[in-house]
Amino acid sequence: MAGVEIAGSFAASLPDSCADTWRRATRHPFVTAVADGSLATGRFNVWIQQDNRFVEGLTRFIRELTAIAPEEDAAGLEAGLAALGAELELFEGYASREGIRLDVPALDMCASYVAFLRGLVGDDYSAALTAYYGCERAYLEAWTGVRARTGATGPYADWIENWTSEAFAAYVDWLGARLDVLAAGAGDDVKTRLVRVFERTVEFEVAFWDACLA
Ligand code: MP5
Repeated sequence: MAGVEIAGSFAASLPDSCADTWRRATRHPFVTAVADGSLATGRFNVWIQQDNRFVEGLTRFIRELTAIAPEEDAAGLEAGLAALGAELELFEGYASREGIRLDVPALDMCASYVAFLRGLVGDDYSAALTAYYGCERAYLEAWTGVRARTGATGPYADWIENWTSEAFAAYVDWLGARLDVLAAGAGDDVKTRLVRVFERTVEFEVAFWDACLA
């Protein structure tokens, strides 16, 4: 059968399709500084403030995504949405312990990333799901790298645990599996577009860490 594809996962192949950008996002100097304990608290606090804003935006995005999702994906996405409540509590707990405000304006890169995600929902489900998968998989990979270096201990233990837990890894795998189902029925032109959406998402991840270090 000419042109038959190896039965690999489309989702699993996406990081390799933009290997350099993927490495810059998941091995970013911000992430390596978290891992080796050299990150200045002020930089971490900027990330807390901005990621809190990001997760608020992501909450809206997932609600919108769920509204256009096929029936078989809706319950899984709702579970992902429910997990964000606990995450926002982590941000609030940290902010009150450290005496930092969370009611700061979103930086441009944060607002543009959220606008990009929400814009894709108006575009089509597979593109929006691809971006969501990229966003979550980038955090799984980045924080797994931190955990490999430090274990789930130290000042960042809550965040390490949040993004490396078995439940989180299983959720990211599930998103990838749903994406594989869509990709299996898609033509090459659609898949090329999804690859581009994934890379664009990972570029936003790089920009997000950059802005928190700036
Ligand atoms: C995530 C995040 C992970 N919190 N922030 C950025 C900039 N990218 C990805 O998403 P979630 O939903 O918090 O696991």
